[in-house]
Amino acid sequence: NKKANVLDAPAMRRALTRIAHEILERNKGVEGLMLVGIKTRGVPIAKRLQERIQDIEGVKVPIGELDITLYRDDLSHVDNQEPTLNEANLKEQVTGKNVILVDDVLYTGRTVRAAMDAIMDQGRPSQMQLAVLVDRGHRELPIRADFIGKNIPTSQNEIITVELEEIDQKDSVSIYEK
Ligand code: 3GP
Ligand code: 5GP
Ligand code: MG
Repeated sequence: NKKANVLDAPAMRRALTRIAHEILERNKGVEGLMLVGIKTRGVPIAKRLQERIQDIEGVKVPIGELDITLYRDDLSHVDNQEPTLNEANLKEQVTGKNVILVDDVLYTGRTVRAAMDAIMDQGRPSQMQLAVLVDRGHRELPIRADFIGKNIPTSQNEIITVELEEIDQKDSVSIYEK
């Protein structure tokens, strides 16, 4: 059951535009940048950042996607499951690139850890950074995001629902009680 809407479509658009500017500011432009979205919803978010960066700088930075999934039957079994790489589909070389991982929600950090492993298996990036739409806390690993759309402190029995136009026909982020 729903507790609160956190981001509507305009708020999400502003957050992603801000992150695009932050990425460019931190890295002094687009040189060497590559965006890698973590499936499912990290992928359209990475595409939107690519578009925003193109609007701002006139350059289309390369993009890739990673499929990292949990061995599990449903979300109630999420605890104690390790995220694993399904398949890497990185068309561009990661070696020498500043790889910016993009995901919808950052929680324990285990998905990002698996994503970093997967990238490192493909080559040697010069740097990696992390952009997330939502940081909901409860990290179990020493991982933090460089770029955050919205910090949403949650309890363990709350979940964040992220809906994106490309997949869910609407843009919104809300908090639910499990
Ligand atoms: P996503 O792949 O688009 O990110 O894990 C399958 C989906 O379930 C994910 O969609 C994610 O948004 C959603 N989800 C909601 N709560 C959780 C959670 O606690 N853990 C995981 N792994 N996914 C969750
Ligand atoms: P972590 O590996 O950091 O525990 O979880 C990150 C991954 O799990 C992200 O890809 C994210 O989609 C999903 N996830 C974890 N918690 C939530 C949540 O509350 N809501 C949604 N939508 N996804 C979550
Ligand atoms: Mg996700």
